Amino acid sequence: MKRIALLGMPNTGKSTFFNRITGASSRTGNWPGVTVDLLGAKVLLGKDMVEIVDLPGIYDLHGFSDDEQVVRHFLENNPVDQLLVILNTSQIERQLSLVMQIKQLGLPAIILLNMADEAKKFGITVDPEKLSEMLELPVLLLSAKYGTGYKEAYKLLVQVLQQSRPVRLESLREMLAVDHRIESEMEEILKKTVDIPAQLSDNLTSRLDSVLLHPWAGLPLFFLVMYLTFQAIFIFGKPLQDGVTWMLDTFRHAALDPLFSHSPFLVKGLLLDGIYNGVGTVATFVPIIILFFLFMAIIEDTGYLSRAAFLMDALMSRLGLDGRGFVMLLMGFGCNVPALMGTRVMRTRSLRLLTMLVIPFSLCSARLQVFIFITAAIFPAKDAPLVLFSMYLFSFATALLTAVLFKKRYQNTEPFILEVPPYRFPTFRQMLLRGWHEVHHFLNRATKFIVAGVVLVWLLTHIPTDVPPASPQTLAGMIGNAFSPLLDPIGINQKLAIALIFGFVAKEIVIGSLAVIYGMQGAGLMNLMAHQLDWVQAYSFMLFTLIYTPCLSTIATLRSESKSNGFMLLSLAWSLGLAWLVSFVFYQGARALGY
Ligand SMILES: Nc1nc2c(ncn2[C@@H]2O[C@H](COP(=O)(O)OP(=O)(O)OP(=O)(O)O)[C@@H](O)[C@H]2O)c(=O)[nH]1
Ligand SMILES: [Mg+2]
Repeated sequence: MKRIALLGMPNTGKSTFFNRITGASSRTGNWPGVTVDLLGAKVLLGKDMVEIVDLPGIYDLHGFSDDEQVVRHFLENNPVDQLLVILNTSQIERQLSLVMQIKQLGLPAIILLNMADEAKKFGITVDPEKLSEMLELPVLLLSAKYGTGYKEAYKLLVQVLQQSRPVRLESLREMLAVDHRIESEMEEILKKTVDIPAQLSDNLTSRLDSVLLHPWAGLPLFFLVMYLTFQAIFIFGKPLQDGVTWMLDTFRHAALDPLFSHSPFLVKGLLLDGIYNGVGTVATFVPIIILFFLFMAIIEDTGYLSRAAFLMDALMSRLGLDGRGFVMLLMGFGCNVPALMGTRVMRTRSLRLLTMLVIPFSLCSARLQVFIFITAAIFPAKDAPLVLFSMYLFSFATALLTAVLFKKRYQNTEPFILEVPPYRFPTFRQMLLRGWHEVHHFLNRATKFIVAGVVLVWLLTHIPTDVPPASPQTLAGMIGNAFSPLLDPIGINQKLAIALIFGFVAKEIVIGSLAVIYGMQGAGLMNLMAHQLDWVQAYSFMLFTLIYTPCLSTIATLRSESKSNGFMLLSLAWSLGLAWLVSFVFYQGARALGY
């Protein structure tokens, strides 16, 4: 099968083109370094099946960041029939160097001048025919996002592929001997084919940035935007969530209970009280999660997230991190795993490790579910926003504390040059893709972890069968007992202990298992918990859930990204220790004050 690879600098629209041609949903975002791994898809081009590979963005074929090594390793080990080199037309001055390297290597390449729509707006013109002639490679103008020029690119690709032959790079480093002629040749080409106005026209981006990147108003504005975003998620999400809860309750009472009324206890209990209640409780959060990711996608896609890096850079560098670290933390609000992988854009290992140590403290959407749930059950409605907000404060505080404590150990020497992309509003199609992506991810986890988790919790709380469910005589009770010397001092009882132990696998299991342990769901579960727990216990439980290791996937990612067991263990031990300490201080403090 023939193979096509998409190559180009970061944030030029490779994944957008990939999604268009393959119908797949590779992650896109207005931020350099979104794609961090190879993603392949097979499509029918003309009459041949072809594999198309989306690669991470690279600045240079010699580069030594992890992203660049991934690309080089791929090109050295896999024969490729055709390279599609995607450039950002507005930045052609800086991006042509990569094309020159490819040309010098004699690789079969088509050059796509992407974001032609933006270049036009900025008044930048490129002569594709002349450029093609001078490079001796086909060149086309394209707008991958809106589809202009896509048909032509597709046709050319089909045509070129017919005579293509696979090539593989033997060692790239040797072939790319330093060549001064490249520089002068490139200048010559740029002079003859590109016209850039001396003063870029006053565009929307610079007008917006004069406000949003304002020296002193910028940061407060940013936090205001984030605050309003979270408010909006709850204002829109809460009624949806209540709707789903109501539907699940009604369905159980009207259909499932009668249907299983004569089934043996084990079947009914496992299916209804175990799987249906457990998974159902988690599923009620799906609308909030989707909204959450849609809003995050808008903030990320518009390019506002890159501004956050700019605004926070000064502060972050005092903590031994840089502006990108802050963005990774915000991305971690969605899920820690992609945020950890996003650190691949960093070139110094020590900076990467420090950032990776900090990321697991960012309050991911799975933990958010637990907090929303417990807050709604235990705290009066008027205090709920404040309680949630305090969790975000603790999340930041523990992240910053970690950076300060470990910055000596992982000293950063990497200079950070930020590229702030223009503002871009996501298309409807991009938002749909993103929403679907998150649902898909959620369903994946649901089938992998949540079902298995709630079944196991149900069994543990119901064996042996001749004692009351979830009582101290059951297996779960015994496990809870074993941990009680550690968990009693932080106010966590046996039932909560089981939820915490399973939460180690994935935080989505926590509320699912609470539903199973208490044998209830929805409003009933909340009432029962409110009866059995006071707010000090509940808050201590939330603090512990926030700070201790997020989930198995995070641990696995920490291990694979750092390639170090020692580092993974350090992160584990530190977050567990800190979680216990913070909960202990809070719980004992609150009790000492008479709460
Ligand atoms: N205006 C405009 N924006 C585009 C076009 N193509 C892509 N974009 C936007 O550019 C941003 C980057 O797109 P991606 O497809 O994620 O870029 P990438 O090259 O895969 O980036 P990395 O994975 O980080 O290397 C996104 O916000 C896209 O919506 C285009 O033709 N015109
Ligand atoms: Mg990409």
